[in-house]
Amino acid sequence: MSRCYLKYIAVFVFLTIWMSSCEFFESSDIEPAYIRVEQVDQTVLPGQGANSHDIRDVWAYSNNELLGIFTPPVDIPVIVDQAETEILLFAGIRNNGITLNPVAYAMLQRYEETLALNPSDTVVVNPVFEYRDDILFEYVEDFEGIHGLGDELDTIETNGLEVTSEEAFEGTKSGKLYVDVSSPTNQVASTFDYSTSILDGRSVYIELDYKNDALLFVGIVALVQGQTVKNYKLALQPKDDWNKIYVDITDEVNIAGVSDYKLAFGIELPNGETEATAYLDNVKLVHF
Ligand SMILES: [Ca+2]
Ligand SMILES: [Ca+2]
Repeated sequence: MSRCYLKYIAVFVFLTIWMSSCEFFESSDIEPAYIRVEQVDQTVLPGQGANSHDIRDVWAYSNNELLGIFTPPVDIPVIVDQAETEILLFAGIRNNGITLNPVAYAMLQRYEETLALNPSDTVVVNPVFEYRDDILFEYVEDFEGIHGLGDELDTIETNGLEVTSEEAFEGTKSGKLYVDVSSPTNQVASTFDYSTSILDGRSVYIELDYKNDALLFVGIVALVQGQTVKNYKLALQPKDDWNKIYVDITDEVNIAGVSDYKLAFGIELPNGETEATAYLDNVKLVHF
């Protein structure tokens, strides 16, 4: 079955669950209880980078049954058929920033609460998500000191990624990729490379806060039998304000033959422009 076809099925299932979760109780005489999720938040520990997230919705389960995918603020109806109701909430993000690609983010711990619910109760649950205990933060970059994106990926040695105080998502500095007419491309990779041998096919993400006035390319450089292969996963559209993105590089790093990989970022001067800039901050490379 083609991946494109699978994607359509995934979207259809998402819409079906979403619509049925909205409509089921309207035609039912059963009196549900309600879990009121007003907002979601995230907390981080030292070494996990800045506390930036773009959690859009919650994937809600009651006693291990999927209730649906809900966008706060929302009242989630729950059938009460046991003395205790175990509520599980997973943090929902947009994979690669794509609206029709909602996923429960695998790097964040699910939120659990066991409640003694009665029909018609409304109980407020505002989950604060944290990273799973077994997440490995391979790279966390705040650009406040010496940065780790020092490898050249283009042929222009006079440019690269510089630390700047012009903009910052957190702290006082960010990483800047600048291009102009004399230097129309600026592409860099991480100084370190990361081994795929410990992944075993598991999910790998780049988290990133960025702000740009030209396409910002994000991806990897794969090391395949001694050769380097540049593989940009996404071209991020310009953003006037800082934006958070979750870049899923699972498929790119788990291709057979890829022994190691580096993170890659780049911008190109758009046609008709004289300069362009992309700012990066709070870069994380995470997997479990
Ligand atoms: Ca910073
Ligand atoms: Ca360069």
